Amino acid sequence: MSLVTEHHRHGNNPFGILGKLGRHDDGEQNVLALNVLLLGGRQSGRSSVGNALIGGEEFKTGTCIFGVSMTTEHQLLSRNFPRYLRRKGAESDLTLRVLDTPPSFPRPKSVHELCPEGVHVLVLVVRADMHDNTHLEEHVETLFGPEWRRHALLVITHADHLKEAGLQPSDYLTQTTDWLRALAAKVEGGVSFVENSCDWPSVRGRPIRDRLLNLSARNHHSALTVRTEVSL
Ligand SMILES: Nc1nc2c(ncn2[C@@H]2O[C@H](COP(=O)(O)OP(=O)(O)OP(=O)(O)O)[C@@H](O)[C@H]2O)c(=O)[nH]1
Ligand SMILES: [Mg+2]
Repeated sequence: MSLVTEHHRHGNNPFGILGKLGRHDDGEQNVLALNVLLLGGRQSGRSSVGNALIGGEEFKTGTCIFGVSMTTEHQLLSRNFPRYLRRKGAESDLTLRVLDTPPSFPRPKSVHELCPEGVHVLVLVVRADMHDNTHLEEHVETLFGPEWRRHALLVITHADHLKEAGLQPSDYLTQTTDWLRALAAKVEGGVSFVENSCDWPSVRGRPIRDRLLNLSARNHHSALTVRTEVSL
């Protein structure tokens, strides 16, 4: 597995076939490269989910003190998972390019600069025990238009607190706030619960990786383009 830090680079495409399955001219492995955007409120667990997705600890995480988020800049990390999937009888690598963002709203220009080809999957991150990000959906729609739903999945972090409270994820979803229940029903990629406090990142990331891969496949690996004309 190889990790690449891509800090504010333009049009970076590790294999030149982003979003499509293709074969290198030299006959090397097929590669599916997907751009993934993490969105969510302050301390929602975005960077931890990013770490789970890439199977490392490279995104900086931690408790924010004095109201300043741990993540203040957009950061793009890329990881290749060799022979992760099969398509049409052939093995293929999966390259995930995960873009972590400052809380709530990424700057459209920064998203466009870092992912000029667009975003294949939006990962909306909400914390199970503290969710006041009622405008999340509205902002995602402003950034990407009505198509965002087809590309979105919801990840609910701090699921360990649900366990402590004796609450099953399905019960949680029926009892939670209206906006979160509505959001869960809208995202076509479904809902994942994660406990970022346990396991190795690569282990807890696997179900989310598979979920986002399925979602992207359903969209034929098409990408959403951010609306750069909006100002947030
Ligand atoms: N118990 C528990 N702690 C978690 C979980 N996910 C994240 N945390 C912790 O919550 C804190 C915030 O996590 P981050 O991943 O940094 O959250 P963030 O949304 O990137 O935070 P900012 O960038 O500061 O907005 C860290 O101390 C994490 O270790 C979880 O599922 N369970
Ligand atoms: Mg962060």
